[in-house]
Amino acid sequence: MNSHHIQTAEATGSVAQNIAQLNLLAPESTCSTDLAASPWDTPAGYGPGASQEDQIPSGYPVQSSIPEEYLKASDEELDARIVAAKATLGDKAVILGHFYQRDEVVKYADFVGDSFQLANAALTRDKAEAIVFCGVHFMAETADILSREDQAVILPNLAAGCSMADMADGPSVQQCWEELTALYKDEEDDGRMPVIPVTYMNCSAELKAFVGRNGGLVCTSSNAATVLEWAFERGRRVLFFPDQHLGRNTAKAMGIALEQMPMWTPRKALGGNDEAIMHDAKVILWHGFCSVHKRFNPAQIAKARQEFPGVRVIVHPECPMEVVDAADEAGSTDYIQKAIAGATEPTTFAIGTEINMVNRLAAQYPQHTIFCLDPVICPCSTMYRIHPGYLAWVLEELVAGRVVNQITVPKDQQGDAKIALERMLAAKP
Ligand code: CIZ
Repeated sequence: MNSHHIQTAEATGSVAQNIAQLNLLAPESTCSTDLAASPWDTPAGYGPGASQEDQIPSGYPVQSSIPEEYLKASDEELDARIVAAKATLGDKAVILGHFYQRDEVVKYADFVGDSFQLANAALTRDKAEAIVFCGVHFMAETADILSREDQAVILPNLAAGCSMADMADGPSVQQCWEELTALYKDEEDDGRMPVIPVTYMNCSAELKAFVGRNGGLVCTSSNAATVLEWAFERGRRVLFFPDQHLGRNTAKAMGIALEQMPMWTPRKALGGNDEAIMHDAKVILWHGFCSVHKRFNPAQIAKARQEFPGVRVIVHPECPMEVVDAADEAGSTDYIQKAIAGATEPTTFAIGTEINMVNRLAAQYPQHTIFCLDPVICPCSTMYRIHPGYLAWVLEELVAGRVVNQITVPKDQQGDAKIALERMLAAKP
């Protein structure tokens, strides 16, 4: 199988090795005791997310235990088995590795990138009958929506969820929508919708379908401003979910006042706001966040500036507003990767995003000094659940002619979700 990468990951090494190599901001500890435990000790249920405080939603997929041989196999044995299975499958399978995935898994990926790039990259492999997505649940769903009907999308460990995506569930969003529809029904008709729903890519297929059905669209962290502009041409307001920070940072950069961005707290009447505030609202922000990006704070930036004068600070827009304000730049994983790749002079970069990606970039670009703003090692712990043992299992099952852990978006959600994704593509400048 030809190896083609959106971003190559030739220079890899474990997080611990790279941290030790860097020895810049000494890591204090890990953010989750899950990370020190054997991968097999993770509770079988989906989630929790990147923080131990995250709740495991009920009714989510459950990973059944896998044969003991995978649990007992050494790293070398798993490596040999994955390489052999991949070679046997050839063009019939494509392996996708998210930027935030651990190196021990990314090294087998045919493509490395963000969730939307990966779903599209898989489409370039016509002969692929199986798309093995080493990411999290919503990413596999997106790949299923965009792929052909005869292709199976596989998530190697069903416990790999996204706690931010889970913060907006179908019934709570529907309830919010009904309250907003009732509240705005008497407003004067100016030809625009009273409110347009916009969802971040990090959400369930059910919610992508919801926005598609209700005149809205999806955004990524790369195109959120373009998507909001599209929405404001057609609506007086936006309901933005699930990530409050991406919504706030984007709207603020567009000049929208913070007072016109009320927070919607699910299961509270009018999301915890009064009617006057909701009538004046421009962007209604859902009370969701990423547990990894929420850890960054302005003090870390001040410390980096003090220790490394001239440091270039780039953070992800899922970080809180104070962090984005204190940084030099904010942008998606793709933006961060391109900013570093494009730097012509040796530069010190302090990055505010997930640690696997930061350490991979540090290893790939040794001419620069690159470190994570957070001294505590905090990977996306749900993504981390895709241990090589699970990858070996799903690949060997494919070799044996069996598809396990297939992610299938229900037919009644496929069409509307695709409309929401197509609107996003059409909104692109
Ligand atoms: O869309 C993605 O893959 C995520 C989670 C973030 C980003 O900035 O690419």
